[in-house]
Amino acid sequence: MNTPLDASLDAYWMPFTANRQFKKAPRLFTRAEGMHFWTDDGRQVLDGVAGLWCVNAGHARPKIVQAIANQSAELDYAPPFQMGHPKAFELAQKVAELSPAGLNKVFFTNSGSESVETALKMAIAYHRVRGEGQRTRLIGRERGYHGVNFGGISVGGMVANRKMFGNMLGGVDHIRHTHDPARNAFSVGQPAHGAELADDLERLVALHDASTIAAVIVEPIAGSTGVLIPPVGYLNRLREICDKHGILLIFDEVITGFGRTGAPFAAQTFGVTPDLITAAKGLTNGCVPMGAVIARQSIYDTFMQGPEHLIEFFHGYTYSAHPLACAAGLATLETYADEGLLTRAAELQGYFAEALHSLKGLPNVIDIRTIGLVGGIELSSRPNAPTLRAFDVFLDCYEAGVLIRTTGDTIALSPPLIIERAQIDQIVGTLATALKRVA
Ligand code: PXG
Ligand code: PLP
Repeated sequence: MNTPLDASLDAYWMPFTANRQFKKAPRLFTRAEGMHFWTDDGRQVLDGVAGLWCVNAGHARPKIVQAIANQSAELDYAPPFQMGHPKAFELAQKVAELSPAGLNKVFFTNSGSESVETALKMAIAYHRVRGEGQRTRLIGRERGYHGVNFGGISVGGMVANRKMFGNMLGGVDHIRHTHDPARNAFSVGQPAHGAELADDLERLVALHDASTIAAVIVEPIAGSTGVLIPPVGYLNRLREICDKHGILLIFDEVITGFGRTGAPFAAQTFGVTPDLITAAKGLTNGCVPMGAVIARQSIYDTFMQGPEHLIEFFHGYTYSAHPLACAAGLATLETYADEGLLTRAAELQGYFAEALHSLKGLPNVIDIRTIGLVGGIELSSRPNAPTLRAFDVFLDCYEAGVLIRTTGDTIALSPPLIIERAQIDQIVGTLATALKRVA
């Protein structure tokens, strides 16, 4: 069933890819099932990253495949503005049931990036509707990743994603990141040191005044910048400071949502409840693009004022709550429930951590960080050639039949939640061999 490539590689401008390098030596997947991909030359590759942190139930799960097929025949599209379809309401209800108590209103988007833009707009509009229209400032964090649209790169903190794109949104500032290898290297779970870094928000409040700040957005665990796990007490402290100053707290759970840390959301794992959650990826098991913003009841209620015939929030996408995505989402949540996948990371995290931390001491490994079924292995960079060492490990693992992901010189692992212990061993064994081979 492999579909061969019958085209030149020229026309496709690939996203976040070294296009010229790739097209000289392309890597193509043509099929996937369960824990594996198959390449165009028929090799089986174990998926160590759930595609791109999204295929949490593994590939081509029968319920999801069937649901998408059925839906496309039954109702292929329905306009989402001033119209609805049953599965949109059913999926919103199911997502609300999984969410932290108090967060129960679900706004659908088509990606993590769109969820971020939606949440930022919701936060600013919320304050305006409440009569605090001067609260327009958005606070992000250094080393944050919030997608690639203008709002997201503005609050984001990855220089490569920002520097080429002009001035971005005005009125944005950033708190410090929490990465502190000098004190926290080789931590299992939440690192011990750094709760006080949340106080950096007080610095920005003192500088700008709380009355100008709408929201703070952070990833509970920063994924794209190399798996940065929040220090013990850090998120609680951030919550306290936001409460003290009337600032909304947004958790960007695009990666951490849907079971990655052993609970439906990282907010539950860490016991800290934000006002808004952005999600995507695992919501539909990566099968159909979809994202969501999950809001507190009180935020929704604030918008529901004025004449009933007026639109309360002037925002939405042509494909918000797309029927195929809703069908995929419902089948995905059913698959998670049938197989206990949203808590499986909690059961496996001890084994996963022990396996990954066994790589300590191998050449160039300077830190290993793990929580749930997420792992980061940081390598020292080659002099004057950052990212190349990790990328060589990536290529080596790929040739040996294991897909990993690299960001900078950090290797990130986030396997599907159906992974078995023997497959964890295969990933770690392959990595160990690659780390020893790659200088
Ligand atoms: N927020 C967070 C926290 C994310 O991780 C997005 C927003 C954007 O989602 P979309 O669906 O628009 O891509 C993400 C996406 C990586 C990697 O290699 C991670 C993401 C995307 C691409 C690569 O770590 N996360
Ligand atoms: N650009 C134009 C010209 C449009 O008409 C629309 C939607 O109607 C958009 C952009 C936004 O597209 P989407 O709703 O898919 O985000």
